[in-house]
Amino acid sequence: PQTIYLKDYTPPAYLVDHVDLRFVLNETKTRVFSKLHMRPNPDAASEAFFLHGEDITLIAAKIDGTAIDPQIDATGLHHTVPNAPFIFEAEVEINPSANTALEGLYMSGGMYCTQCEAQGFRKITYYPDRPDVMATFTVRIESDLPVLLSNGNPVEAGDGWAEWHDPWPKPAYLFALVAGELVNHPDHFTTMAGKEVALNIWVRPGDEGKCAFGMQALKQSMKWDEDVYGRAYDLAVFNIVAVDDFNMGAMENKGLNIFNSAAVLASPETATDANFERIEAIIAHEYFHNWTGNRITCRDWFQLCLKEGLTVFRDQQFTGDMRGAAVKRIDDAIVLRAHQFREDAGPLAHPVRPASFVEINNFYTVTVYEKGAEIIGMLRRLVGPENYDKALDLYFSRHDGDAATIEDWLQVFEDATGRDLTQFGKWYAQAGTPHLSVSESFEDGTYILHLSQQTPPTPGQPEKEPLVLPIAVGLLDQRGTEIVPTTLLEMTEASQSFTFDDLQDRPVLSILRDFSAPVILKHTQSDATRAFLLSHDTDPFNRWDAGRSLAQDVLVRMTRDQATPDQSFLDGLAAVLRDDSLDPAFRAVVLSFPSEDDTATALFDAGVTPDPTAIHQAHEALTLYLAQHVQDISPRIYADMTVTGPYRPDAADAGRRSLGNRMLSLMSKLDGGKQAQLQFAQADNMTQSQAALTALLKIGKGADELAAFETAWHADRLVMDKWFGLQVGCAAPEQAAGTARKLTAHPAFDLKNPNRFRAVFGSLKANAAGFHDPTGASYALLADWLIKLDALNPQTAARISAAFDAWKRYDANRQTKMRTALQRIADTPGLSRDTTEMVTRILG
Ligand code: HT7
Ligand code: ZN
Repeated sequence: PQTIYLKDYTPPAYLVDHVDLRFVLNETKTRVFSKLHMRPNPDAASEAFFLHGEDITLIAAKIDGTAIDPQIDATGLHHTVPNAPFIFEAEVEINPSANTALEGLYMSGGMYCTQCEAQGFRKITYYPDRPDVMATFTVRIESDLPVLLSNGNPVEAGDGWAEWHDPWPKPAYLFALVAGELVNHPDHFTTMAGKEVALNIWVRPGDEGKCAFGMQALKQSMKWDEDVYGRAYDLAVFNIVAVDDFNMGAMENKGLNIFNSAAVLASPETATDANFERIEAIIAHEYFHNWTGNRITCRDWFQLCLKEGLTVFRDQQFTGDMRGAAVKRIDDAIVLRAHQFREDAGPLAHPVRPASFVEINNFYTVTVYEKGAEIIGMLRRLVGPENYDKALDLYFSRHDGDAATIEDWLQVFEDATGRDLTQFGKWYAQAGTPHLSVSESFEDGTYILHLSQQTPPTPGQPEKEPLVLPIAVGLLDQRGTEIVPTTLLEMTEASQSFTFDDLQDRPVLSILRDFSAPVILKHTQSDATRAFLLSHDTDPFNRWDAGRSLAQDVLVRMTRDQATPDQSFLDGLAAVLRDDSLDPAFRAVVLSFPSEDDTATALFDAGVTPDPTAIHQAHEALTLYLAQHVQDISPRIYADMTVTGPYRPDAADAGRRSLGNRMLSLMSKLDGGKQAQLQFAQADNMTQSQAALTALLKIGKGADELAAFETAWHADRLVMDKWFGLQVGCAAPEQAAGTARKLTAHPAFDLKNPNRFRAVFGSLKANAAGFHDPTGASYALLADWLIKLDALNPQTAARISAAFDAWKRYDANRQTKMRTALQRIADTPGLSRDTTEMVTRILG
C-alpha cells in the first residue's frame, strides 16, 4: 500500500464552490446525482483533473452539459476539463446495505446514515475528497421514509422528499445524510445574538425516553462556548441522530451530528454515572467542533490534531467547569498515562502531527487526541489564560472559513503574545514521552532543583531534542504549610537548575502540579515524603499522585518480591477514606489502585519482565489487605454514601456512588457478596446494579444476577453490551478466553455491530491477566475474530488489533504466541489496508 507524506502536500488543482446533490434512496441501489460547480485553483501547480471515488458505479457523467466518458480506476476518475469554471455532473449507484464498513452511506437498524470522516465521501460520489476543498451544499433527498435530514438549514419538504441547504462552505468529510423512521426530542436555544435555534435529538421509536440528558448537555455546551470562547451557533437548526452501528463515538457533521447511540442515549435505569459523564463530554466535543473543526478546518489529514487536540482540550475544560477541575484532571491523567504513554513507548508511537500514514483512519489515536490536548494545555499555561484568550480570538477571526495548519495555529500565538514558539512547536513533530529526572540540593537556605529531560527513541526517530516543558512546582515546609506557592518553571534545555533562596529549612517538593506537562517523572521520593504529600499537598492532583505512586510501588514489590503492603501505606489510604472533609469523588480515586496494565508497565520500566498472572494475584491480594484494613469503617462509609431521592447524574451524587461502590467492592471480598446481592436486588439505577454485579462477578459469584440482568434487559442493546462486557472483563484469568468464546456463540452477538464486538473483545483486552493467559487462548481467539471482522469492517478491526501493541515486553512464551497471532492476521489473504498497516507496525 502507498504511504502518504506530509512533505508531499500540494494544493488542489480544482476547487468546488458549490455542490448540488440529489439522493434517490434505495437499500441496495441508491442513485446519487451530483452537480459540482468547479474552477481551476489559481494556487495549484498541477492541472490534472482527478475526483476520488471508491466502491461506486458510474452511470453517467457530463462536463458543462456534455456527456463524457472519463477514465475510471479503483481510486477515482480522470478526465480533461476546461481551463475555466465548469460544471461537472455525475450519476452514480451505490449499495448502502452491502456497506458493512460503516463508511460512506450505510444502513443501521433500518435507517440510512453516513460517516464521511476521514475519506468516506468518495464512497458516495466522485469528488475531490480532501479537507482543503470547501463548498456550500444543497441536498435533495427522495425517499418514502418520514424523516429526511442533511446538513445546514431545511429549505423545503414535500411528500417523499426534502431539501437542505448548508450556507457554510465545508469539506466533504462534514457531509451527512440521515433517513429513517425516527422520532425526535425537540428543544430550542437562543444564542447570545438573540437568534433562535431549533434543537432535535432523533432516535428510533422507543428511545425517546433516553434523550433528555443529551439535550441538556447540548444546551449547556452551547452556552459554555458562548461564555468561555465567545462562539455562537450559526444555523437555524442543530440535529443530533443516534445510530446503533458506528465505528467511533460520534461525528461533528455540520448541523447534523451523528452519534453512536452509546454516546447519546441515557436513562437512570440503563446508563451508569460514567456513561452520563461520557455522553456529556462527547456532546460537548462534537458541538465545540462547530468552530474548531468546521468553521476552521484542517488543510490536510496530517493536521488532524489542529481540530482534535483543541476540541478535546475544550471539552476537558467544559467537564472541569461542569464537574470539578481537580477530579477531571486526575481522570485525564489516568487515561493519558495508561493509553497515550503506552502508545508513545511502543511500536505504534507517532508524532501528534504524523509525518506519514498509509491509512488515516489508523491515526485517530490517543496521541493525536489526548496528547494533542495536552499541548494546548501547556501552551495556555506558558502564555497565561488572558493571552490564550487573545490568541484564540485572533485564531477565530483570522482563520474563519480556512483549512488551516499547525503553523497557522502557532503563528497566531506568536502574533498575539510576541513569543517565539519555534522550540515549542517540536511537541507536534517529536514522538515519545519525555522522562523528567529530578534531584534536589539544599544548603544555607538555598534550595536548588536540578532537572534533566530525555526522550527515548521511537520508531523512525532515533534522536530526540529537548522540548519546552512548563513545570508547575510548589514547596511545602515540614508542617505542610506552603512556603512557595505554585510557580511555573520553563524548562528548555536538556538539563537545567532552578534556585529558590531564603528558605529556613529544607522544603518538601511538590512537582508537576496539576500534571502541567505530559512527562514521566523520574523522582526518588521516599515513602515517607510521598505519604506526607498524600496528606498535606495543597495541590489536589499531586496529593492524589503521591498516593498513586506509593500504591504503584507497593504493587510492584508485591508482584516481584511477594512482599506484603506496608501498614503505613494502608494507614494513609484509611486516613483519606476517613476524612469526611474531602470530596467523595476524590476519596474514591485515591482509593482506587493503578490498573494491572499500569503495574506491568511499572515492572517493565524497572527492568522486570511482567507476568500478568502474578500481577493479577498481587492486585487481588492488595485489595484484600485494604478490605481488611478498612473493614471497621467501610460499612459506615458505604451507608453514608447512600444517595436518596430521585437519581441525578451530577458530580456530587456520582461521587458519592463512586465512593460507596468502592466500599462495596472491598466489602464483598469479606462478606461473600451479601451486600452486593442486596444492592443488586434493591437498585433502581444502572450505576448501582452494574457496580453490584461487578462486585459479585469479581468474587466468582453472580450467576443468578447475571441471568436476571439478561432477562430484564435482553431487548436493550446498550445494556446488553454491558452484560457481554462485564462477563468477559470480570472473568477469572483462566476463564476469560472461554467466556469470550462462549459469548460469540450467543444469539445476540453481532459481528457487524462495533459496540457488541468491542463489548466482548475490548473487555477481553482490558482483562489483562485473562488476555495474557499463558496458554495463549485469548490471543488466538482475538486473532480469529479480527480476521473475520476485517473482511466486514476494516476500521474497527484495525483499531482493536492495537491490543497486541505491547507484545515485546512479555516473556518468550507470550511473545511467541502473540507474534504467531499477529503473523496469522498479517498473512490473511485480502487483509485490509487498515489492518495490514497496524499489524505491520506492531510486528516492527
Ligand atoms: N471527528 C470524528 C472522527 C470520527 C471518525 C474518524 C474515522 C472514522 C470514523 C469516525 N467517526 C468519527 C469524531 C470526533 O473526534 O469528534
Ligand atoms: Zn473530535
